[in-house]
Amino acid sequence: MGRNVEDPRAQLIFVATLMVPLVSISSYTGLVSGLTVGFLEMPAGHALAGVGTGPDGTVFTPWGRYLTWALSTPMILIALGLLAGSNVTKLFTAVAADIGMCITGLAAALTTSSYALRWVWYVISCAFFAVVLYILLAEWAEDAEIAGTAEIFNTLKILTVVLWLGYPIVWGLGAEGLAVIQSPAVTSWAYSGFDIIAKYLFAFLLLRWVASNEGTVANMASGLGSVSRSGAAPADD
Ligand code: RET
Repeated sequence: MGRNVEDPRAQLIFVATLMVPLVSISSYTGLVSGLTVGFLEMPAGHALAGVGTGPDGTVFTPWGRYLTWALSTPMILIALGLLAGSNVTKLFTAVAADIGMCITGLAAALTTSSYALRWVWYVISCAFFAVVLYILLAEWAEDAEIAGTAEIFNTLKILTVVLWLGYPIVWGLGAEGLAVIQSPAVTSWAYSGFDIIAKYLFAFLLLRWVASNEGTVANMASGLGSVSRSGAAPADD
């Protein structure tokens, strides 16, 4: 799909988006090879403390997921930000908050010293997530109107926001959180279901659009930072 794409911004959208399945495949290889999974003893207070299905009542934790999200989700946001015509400040803020969300989510999953601290990490992660949601829903939605990419951006924005909200819900209800869903396997498969849509359907929809609308992307003011609320591009001065 990308062979004939020549505009640098459109190419960058392709590069960022294609990194997502590559990171994802590496992530799943890490999980199935046993390199990025472990059995953790849950702290007192956790529903599965001492009664998990792992050896000695431990709980199976595929922690590699949270680690590799720190690499894949910024790529999704870079692609979306470029599509929306984001300036570099918003792009940096979204990516930095997103990495913060994933790493503090990893900390939540790995904390075994205190049940309360697992939730403290969870709340910190949600605070980072709120920043990402704000940029997606408010800032970039407005930028995309100016850039002329609002239609595809809005489709991808809804897909992203709805699916991404599923991840903290699964964490909260799953084996690592409240353990309403007690089985780590069911919890993990739920993430995999979201992953397929959030990564693969997302990538397909975005790249198909960019390949056939390269002109719109190319005509966006050059550089990262030209779309501003005042509407004044450097050439207008
Ligand atoms: C965690 C738990 C802590 C609170 C929050 C979370 C959010 C995770 C998200 C992950 C998105 C992953 C994607 C992966 C596929 O490419 C870490 C589950 C807020 C939003 C899109």
